[in-house]
Amino acid sequence: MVSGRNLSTVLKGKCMSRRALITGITGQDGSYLAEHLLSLGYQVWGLIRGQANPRKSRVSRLVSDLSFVNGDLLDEGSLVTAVDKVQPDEVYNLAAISFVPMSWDQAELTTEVNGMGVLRMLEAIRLVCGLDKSRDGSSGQIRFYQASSSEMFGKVVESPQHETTIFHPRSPYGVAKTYGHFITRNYRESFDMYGVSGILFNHESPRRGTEFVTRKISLGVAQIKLGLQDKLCLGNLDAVRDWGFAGDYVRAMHLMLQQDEPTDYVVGTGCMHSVRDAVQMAFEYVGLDWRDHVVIDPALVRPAEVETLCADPSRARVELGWEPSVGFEQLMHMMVESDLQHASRERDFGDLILASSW
Ligand code: NDP
Ligand code: GDR
Repeated sequence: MVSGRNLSTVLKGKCMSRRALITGITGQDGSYLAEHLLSLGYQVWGLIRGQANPRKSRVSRLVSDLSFVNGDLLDEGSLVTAVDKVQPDEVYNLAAISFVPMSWDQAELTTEVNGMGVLRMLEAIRLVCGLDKSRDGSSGQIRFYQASSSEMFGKVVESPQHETTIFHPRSPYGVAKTYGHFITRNYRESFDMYGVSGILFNHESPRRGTEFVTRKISLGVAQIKLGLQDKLCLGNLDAVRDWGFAGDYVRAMHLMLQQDEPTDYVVGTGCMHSVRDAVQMAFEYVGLDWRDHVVIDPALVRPAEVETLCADPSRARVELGWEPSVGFEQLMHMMVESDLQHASRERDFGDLILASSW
């Protein structure tokens, strides 16, 4: 087995002057993946949608040396143009409507972006490669990563979940992701494309959107500690997830595209915690009792809940040599610490962070 340090030196040598195109560049994972690929010597392009996307300047500040290309997963022509312009070696399709509750409110849009959007990106690659070339698996082909999700397991039939566990998605989001997963596999089998899906379990960071539960908790705790609010409204405290650190998970995405044979991988820590655990850890970190501040709001309970998820990441460990480096308690503390700094700035300079109303 190559050690972590040697592996990164070997990868850096192999990756110099390679080109990557990332959709979803303005999201949590997009910024971490871009940083990682740039550190390995890649030239990195991010796909940006909208005529004046306010999140473009944020990711530019976080990650220098990024290039941008316009495009939208709803618009096939824009994807063909983007792939043709960038001529990437690797495409990472991270773009999605990623907040599960929104998928009940906008099921059709979610299906268009998270399901059909994957098909559009695969077709764009096939067209730019030349339709025949994508069939013969030649060395010049573009490698494709699809951001699949543990939400596909949904109402789990076994625990922990691995690559061949049967899917039972519980939301329009999960159903659309399942389509994206299978169409990626189908293009691999039909056209010999190098396409893989990473079935990633929840991963978080200080860059996580404030609508997701860990960040909602870390921001709420920081604001309560600084006297900016008193209550934190949450939904189902009994839900159990396998949470890891986003910075670790983007390493796995890249490793998946470096294998000789394309296949799908489950990525997670194998450890389970409840939302209640997350709340307790975050409040304890700042010396407060969560029971004095947390309020249950039934409106935040989902129409069909995914009660429990836990990864079996054995294949990723053995074949990719991938290991997570940050435990859940450390992750929650990192996020609270970061939000204490944000919230202090908010208090002192009116630098407002928008807390989520979800
Ligand atoms: P985010 O919600 O932070 O980012 C989503 C990204 O998708 C944004 O950059 C957004 O761009 C972009 N996007 C949305 N709609 C479109 C569109 N029509 N065309 C182009 N871009 C679009 O998600 P994460 O970074 O957390 O997740 C990355 C991917 O991984 C997602 O596909 C998610 O479903 C999946 N995933 C995430 C997990 C997690 O725990 N984080 C776990 C498993 C899977 P804009 O600025 O334009 O809105
Ligand atoms: P999830 O993440 O739906 O698993 O999807 P989220 O953080 O939104 O919810 C996790 C669990 O916490 C429960 N919960 C609450 N959730 C939110 N957002 N707000 C609350 O107030 C609240 N109270 C309890 C939820 O019911 C749920 O059980 C994330 C996204 O990143 C997806 O894109 C990704 O595919 C999956 O992780 C893996």
